[in-house]
Amino acid sequence: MARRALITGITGQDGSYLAEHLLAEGYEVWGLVRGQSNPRVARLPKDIHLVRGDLLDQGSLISAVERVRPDEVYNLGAISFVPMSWEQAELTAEVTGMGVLRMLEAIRVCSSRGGEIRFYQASSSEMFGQVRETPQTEVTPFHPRSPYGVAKAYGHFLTQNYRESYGMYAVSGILFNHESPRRGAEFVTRKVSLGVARIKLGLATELRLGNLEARRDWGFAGDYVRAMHLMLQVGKPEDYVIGTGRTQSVRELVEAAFTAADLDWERHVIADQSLHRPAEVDLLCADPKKARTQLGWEPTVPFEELVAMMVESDLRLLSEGGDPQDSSWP
Ligand code: G4F
Repeated sequence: MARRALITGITGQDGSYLAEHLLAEGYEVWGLVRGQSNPRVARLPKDIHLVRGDLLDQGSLISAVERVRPDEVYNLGAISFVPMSWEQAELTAEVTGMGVLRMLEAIRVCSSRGGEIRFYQASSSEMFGQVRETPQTEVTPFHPRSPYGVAKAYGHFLTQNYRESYGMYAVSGILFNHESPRRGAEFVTRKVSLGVARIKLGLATELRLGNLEARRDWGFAGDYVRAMHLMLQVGKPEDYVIGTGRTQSVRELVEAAFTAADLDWERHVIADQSLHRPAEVDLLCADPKKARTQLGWEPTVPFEELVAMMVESDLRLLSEGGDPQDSSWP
């Protein structure tokens, strides 16, 4: 019988790559959705099963887990855009933090009636925040700098706690920034690749950005979902840092993207102080040694190739009149 996976956040970038990966691995894939009126839900491929549920609603999660009886649950659902977490701090705590508690409880209740359900929590490098050491590993202390980072830290520790308290197979992947042509248009990599494409096609002349000096460890989302799956296949449940081990500034990202389209970034980019965050994460850089040695996981797409891939994809999308707000599923 096919193994069954339940994914929250299936309409997003990571959900789409993970679902495709699990389908290719022979899984029966289920997506937890709040309703079917969302156009993104309507566009999900037909071989994905849907079950209703909401990370804000404990009862709905118990019913969903009860109905699907998954072997594996991947909790990717979250309010994931960091600036929004200052504007909607309470909602962020409810969805991104308390949502983890509700899903763990649903799994605990349902698996007490028999059958192991393995749980993957999407933890984030934002938890490191004002970093205590570089590169960051599984044991680097957290100092989150946004309500989002704080909510993710809660979900992370809770996953650890349910593993220790109840002996559950519950793990967190501490994922560093991961990008692709399916990335939401509000995140900086996609904002830049779309901006470059618009300028190249004569649809815009300038691109306004916030802090150009922040540094991130950017990898390809398609690689990172393989790591999520691998974490649930090993004998012992443990947490893993997933990243490339390289760090670049937003300025270097901008240079690479404009160069990929044969443009001079300094003629188009405007640094806008109003786009800076109340508290910034200045530097993130992963040490993915544990994932490499224990999971055999490696990133396959270098930074420059990733940026060029995104620019090329957005040039194609805009030339064909596509909607950049709606590209998580191809
Ligand atoms: O692309 P970003 O918005 O991603 P951020 O905040 O690092 O968070 C992403 O990665 C996390 C993993 O570490 C995830 F947990 C999280 O859900 C999300 O996927 O911003 C990256 C950097 C920041 O330092 C920001 O200040 O880019 C800087 N930046 C400069 N100008 C900008 C802009 N970010 C955005 N979104 N828009 C700008 O105009």
